[in-house]
Amino acid sequence: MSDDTPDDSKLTRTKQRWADEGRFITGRTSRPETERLPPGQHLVKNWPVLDLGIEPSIALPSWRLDIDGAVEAPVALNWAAFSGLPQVERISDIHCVTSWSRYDNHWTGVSTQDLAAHAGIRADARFAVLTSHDGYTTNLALADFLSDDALLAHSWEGQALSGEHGGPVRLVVPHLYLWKSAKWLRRIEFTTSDHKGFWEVRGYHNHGDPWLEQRYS
Ligand SMILES: Nc1nc2c(c(=O)[nH]1)N[C@H]1C(S)=C(S)[C@@H](COP(=O)(O)O)O[C@H]1N2
Ligand SMILES: [Mo]
Repeated sequence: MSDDTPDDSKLTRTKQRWADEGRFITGRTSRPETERLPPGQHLVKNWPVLDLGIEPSIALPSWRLDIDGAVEAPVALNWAAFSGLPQVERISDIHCVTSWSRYDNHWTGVSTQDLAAHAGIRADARFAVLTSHDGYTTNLALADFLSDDALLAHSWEGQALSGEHGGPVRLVVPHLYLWKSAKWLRRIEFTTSDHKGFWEVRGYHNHGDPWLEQRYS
């Protein structure tokens, strides 16, 4: 972890305590086919900002995304190369482990499947480890990273994604709690073994399925 990651900030300590206490756990499970709001969640209309408290500002000319690890050849995308990849639109609900959910978010960006195809991930790749400009990290099983509705989003509701929500580019993996959706994405490493990220080492669930209430480990 980098030195400038505020891992002893008040918010980080509070969220670590929630993991210890099992805060917000209802003990219910549900299925997205029958219920739209996962157990223990409440609906919000605004879009709260949650992060470690550092908002990196990244100008597009200096933006880079490294894709490496278990790939045929490492790729470093600049903004022109990223913008040249196929663009997709997705509409999804998002669910934060601190108990808010927000419906019908309209994203534009590059699907994780197209990105992985572009990089040529190797057959032995099993996990994706994400690193962000603020020092944040998170890990996903490859199947979750490559889900049909997952994308690297640069726009929300037709506008460039704001800095506070992770612009220029963030991951969106809507079927998992939102801490898996790294803002200010800097690097995607495909790995053969799992490496827990910032919240995963602090008591948060390694998978994070909101329908199964996988809040904490
Ligand atoms: N780079 C980075 N990504 C991050 C975080 C962070 O601190 N840094 N926080 C995560 C958490 S805990 C949540 S709930 C969501 C919040 O995204 P939002 O601020 O756009 O609502 O971002 C996730 N991605
Ligand atoms: Mo979060």
